[in-house]
Amino acid sequence: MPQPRQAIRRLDYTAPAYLIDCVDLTFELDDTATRVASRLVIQRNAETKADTPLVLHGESLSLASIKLDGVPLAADAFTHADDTLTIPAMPDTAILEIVTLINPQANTELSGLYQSSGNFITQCEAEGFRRISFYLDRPDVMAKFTTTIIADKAKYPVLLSNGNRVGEGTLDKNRHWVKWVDPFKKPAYLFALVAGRFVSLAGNHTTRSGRQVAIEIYVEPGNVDRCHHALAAVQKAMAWDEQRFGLEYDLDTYMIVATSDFNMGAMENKGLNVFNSKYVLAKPETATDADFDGIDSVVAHEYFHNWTGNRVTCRDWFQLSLKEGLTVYRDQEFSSDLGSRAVQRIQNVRGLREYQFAEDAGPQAHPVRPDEYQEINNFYTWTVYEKGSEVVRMYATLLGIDGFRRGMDLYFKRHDGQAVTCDDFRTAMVDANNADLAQFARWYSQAGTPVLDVEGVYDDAAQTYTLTVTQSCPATPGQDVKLPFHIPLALGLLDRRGQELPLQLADEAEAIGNSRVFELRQPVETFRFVNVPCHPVPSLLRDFSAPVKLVYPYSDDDLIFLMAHDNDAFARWEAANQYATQLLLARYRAGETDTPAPEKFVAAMAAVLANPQLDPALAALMLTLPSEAALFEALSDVDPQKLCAVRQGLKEALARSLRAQLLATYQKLNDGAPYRYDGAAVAARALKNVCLDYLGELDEPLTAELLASQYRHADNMTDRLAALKVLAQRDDGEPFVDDFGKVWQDDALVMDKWFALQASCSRPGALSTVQALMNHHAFSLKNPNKVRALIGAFCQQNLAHFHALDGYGYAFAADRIIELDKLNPQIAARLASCFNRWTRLEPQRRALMRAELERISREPGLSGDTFEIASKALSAGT
Ligand code: B3K
Ligand code: ZN
Repeated sequence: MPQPRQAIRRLDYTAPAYLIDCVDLTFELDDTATRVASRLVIQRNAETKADTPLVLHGESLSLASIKLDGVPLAADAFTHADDTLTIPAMPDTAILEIVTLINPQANTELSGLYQSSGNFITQCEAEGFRRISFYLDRPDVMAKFTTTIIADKAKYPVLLSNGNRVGEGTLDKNRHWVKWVDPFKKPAYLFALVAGRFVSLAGNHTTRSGRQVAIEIYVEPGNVDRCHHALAAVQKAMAWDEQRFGLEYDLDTYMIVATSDFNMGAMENKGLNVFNSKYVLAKPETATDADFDGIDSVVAHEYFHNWTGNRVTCRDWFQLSLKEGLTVYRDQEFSSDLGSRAVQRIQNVRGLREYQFAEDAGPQAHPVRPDEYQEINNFYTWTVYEKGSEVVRMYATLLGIDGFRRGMDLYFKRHDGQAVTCDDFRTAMVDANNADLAQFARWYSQAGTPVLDVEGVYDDAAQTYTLTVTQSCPATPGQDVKLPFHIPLALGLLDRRGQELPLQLADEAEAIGNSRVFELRQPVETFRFVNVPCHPVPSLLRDFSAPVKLVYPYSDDDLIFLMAHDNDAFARWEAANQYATQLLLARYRAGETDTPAPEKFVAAMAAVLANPQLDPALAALMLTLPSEAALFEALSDVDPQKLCAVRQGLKEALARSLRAQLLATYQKLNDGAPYRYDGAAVAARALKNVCLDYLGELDEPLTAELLASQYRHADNMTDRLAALKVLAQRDDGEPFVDDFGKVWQDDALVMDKWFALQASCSRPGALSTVQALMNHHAFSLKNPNKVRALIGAFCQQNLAHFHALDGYGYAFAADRIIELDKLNPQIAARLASCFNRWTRLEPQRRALMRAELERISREPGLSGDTFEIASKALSAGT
């Protein structure tokens, strides 16, 4: 029976006993026996008492030699056990020289130094550096790194590390060397080394202060034509950060390397970012509009980390959101400034609700700044990233955009070059603005999604409108009682013609604006508006001003009204979304799968299609029904198959009722114009393909023709894949799916789309298809992108088949988790989260899921990563 790992607790933090000033590394690269020589200049931390032992981290390393101040250490002068190397008699200052041997080829965890397509790649965040060399592998130990790489010249012509290239030369046996010096102090998690056969696309950027920065994107030969979008994204991100936050890049070269074997999206190593190829490689024939968008935001995100993460880093891993929440906020703002702010916000809120709210309501719920963890890699979560970014956004909402900037400026002024905490960030915001954010700190310490219950009462005689807002927050694991949050609530009041009413509180001399942010601090807050000439419709939580669930008893008519009239674009989408959610939940409860769509709803959707003023991208979002995952969260004792049938039933009913309008819109937008990637063209394609998706529900020759024609004649992947996704769900779709698989069989990223599309297909036989595809030559269990595309899509997106009542979907997931755990525990643990919501299911499936979770957690030799997720999931049932 696996045992839980010892939990690490935030409050146990102590400063490092020793500090490392400089690290000099020499790598002699070899597939199975890479030699790493490290020379550490160490000094005792002044806060530590003399004669404290030095304890270095080290995992899966074989120690070849160790010298202290030039003298080999006797065997009894150190101990090497349990992933540590301890020197009991450590001088106050010393030079420690250690040689280790590592086996990159055997590294299937993809953490530390590993091989991908014959190249060498590193990944050190969070604790991968200890798999390269013995070190004080914690973010508050910051050192200057020098790295020399020695390797075979023919096999590894390109040798990269952090900072500036200061020397190179040739050696015997066809080898060569390159030396890199990084002038900035950094924690080991930002170390990177890349070696291999790469070609590069180069560009440049002139900073606002006139410095030249060379930008280099390294990819495998044959892929340079897919790097242009990523290069442009770097240039846009550099310019944006200068303009918005006054932050410039600080090295002469900024390098990105793309690799196809990567545990996550990308990594912000100083000066040498390593990216999953999914977030670098794109051209219109192979990548969708969503892929291009994804590249913009991930490139920007990693680039922005250079300041928020690298120049100012985290004191310990509990502070992860300090860099991640802030950097997500920055990349979201970048995307909003470059594209449509409303569309960006809607997409972010949709993700937050589907995944973060679910996480916050389930067994893995944790605060934005967690209090304990067993495995830090399990805490790169929706809560730390996306809720963390909402917390940062709330500072900007409360302090205003200028106040936020003042806070950021002070944060960098105070903490550049330091490893700090979330409290330091909040204090900078407070001090720069003279603000009171003491209560706001609870956003970091309390888990769970707050609920705002809002009641509105209109007094005709007094012409007043009173809003009463009651906040609460459900208990989460380990936190039974919650204290009230400090919440910004943006709102407006609309009259019956859709005009915004001036907002004047009872104690104000005059009205101040039409849309305002009010601050909630007490469990119950009342706002009495005066001079309100008619019973208004409140437009609440505009722009999603806080990550909360808002409950207000809107009638269907109120929602239809807001959909049409609210001049906050987010609120219009929200009204449509809420209307559809209420309708779907009612149909689920009544078991309605094939009744016609209510006339009012059809009319409201028709109005969206007919509105020429509406941004087509917004229309596309308003027409899209809430996802099954979002609906799931609003229910208990869920029967997922019934849920899928109800959603599918409403979609078909809408398609029948709106056939003429959908067809007209489709035909208008399907104008045969050549592909262009710009805001207007992307928006038009989004709406066109939503129409096609609905039309695909109709079993008639015309739709079959439209689909076949779009699939065959599209000059871009967005349109081709959109048609294929619809075809894959139809009786006539198989030849198209086969065709796509053959045409793109040698393109790894496109094949990921093909795997995912079949894995998430709701037609009968999805599980057997997935099982058969595991033997496809393009599939590999060792490649995280493939695992996510095929197995992840099945377990996380195919509700109907994953939750099949025979339990085969669950058993399949558990088998794969156990199998993957032996190869790559991080990926296995992530997949295991598909069992998180088991207590929300109806009893029969609940029992089946529980049995599989128990089977996983009993597996001998299970990793701490997977054990932590599985055991927490199980504890939800006790
Ligand atoms: N900082 C990395 C994530 C590292 C994950 C380690 N398990 C990517 C990012 O957030 O930018
Ligand atoms: Zn990040």
